[in-house]
Amino acid sequence: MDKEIILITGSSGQLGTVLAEKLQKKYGVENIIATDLRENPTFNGVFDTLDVTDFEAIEATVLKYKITQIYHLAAILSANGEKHPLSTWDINMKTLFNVLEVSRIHKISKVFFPSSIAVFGNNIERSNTPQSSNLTPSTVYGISKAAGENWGKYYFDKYDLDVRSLRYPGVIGYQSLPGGGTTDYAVDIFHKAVKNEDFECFLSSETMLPMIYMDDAIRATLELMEAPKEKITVRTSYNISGLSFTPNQLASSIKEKYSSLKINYKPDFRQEIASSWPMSIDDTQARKDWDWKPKFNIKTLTETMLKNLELKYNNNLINS
Ligand code: VAH
Repeated sequence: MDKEIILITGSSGQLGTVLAEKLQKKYGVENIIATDLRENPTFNGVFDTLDVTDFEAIEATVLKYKITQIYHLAAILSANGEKHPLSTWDINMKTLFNVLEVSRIHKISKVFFPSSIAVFGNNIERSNTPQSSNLTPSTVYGISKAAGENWGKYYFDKYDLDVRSLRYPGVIGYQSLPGGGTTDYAVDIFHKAVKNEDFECFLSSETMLPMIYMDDAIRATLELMEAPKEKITVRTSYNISGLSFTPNQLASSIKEKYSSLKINYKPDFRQEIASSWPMSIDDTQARKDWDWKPKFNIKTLTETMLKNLELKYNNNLINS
């Protein structure tokens, strides 16, 4: 196998933080080029600031490091995106076009584009949502992801650019914090529990959403990216599922250890977004094509989150 040199955009985000470390272990620290809009003084490894809306800047990075693969994680998420719809569209699409174009021009071997269950909107089967559902997203973020999936397929069909993609559910991990999404509550609640603080939930207690534990999300990403090209039959984006739960079910699971945790339900504008999303996802195609299988359930997810956050807070590694 030729040496891979991998560029990650948005590497300081929730997924990027963990993915960068996993990729470093796999390909060698010096072969992972982590980038983000702002400096990341705590990052261990090669890091450059990069504004992916600037084509020349990303092209210079690709040439400087002789990049062979790109994981394009930089994007504005669902809830934040609704505050500035037009600039969210501009940023999410401009960055994707720059990544696709630089990849086409400089013959990048593989591109990863994260999509989301936010591509689904009303008019879907909300339970076990099929891979091939109609996409009528309710947020600008979802619209940009649905369009992005199709652009990825277009570059594959037209230019044989090997773009691969997953529709992530809400991702839950202890290593990093999500920023501006609708599923963020499911990370925040763990921090509050461990700090013995009350939790105010911006979704109603019975809002069921698809979620995935970070380890599973990262493993799915690597398994997809490593699968032989001929196994990839979906060139828009694969449904993947982890587990599904409501805030109430998650709270009960946490309360098995933190029985005094108090939750106040105060749904805000994010409730409407969540109500337009699936409750659970049919990922048969991913299972069939590249043997996808999640490992974490609500019990193991809760135990792992609590154990690791207790360690972090006790060692003062988190200041929030
Ligand atoms: C968001 N976490 O809430 C993201 C995700 C499933 C949703 O893409 O916006």
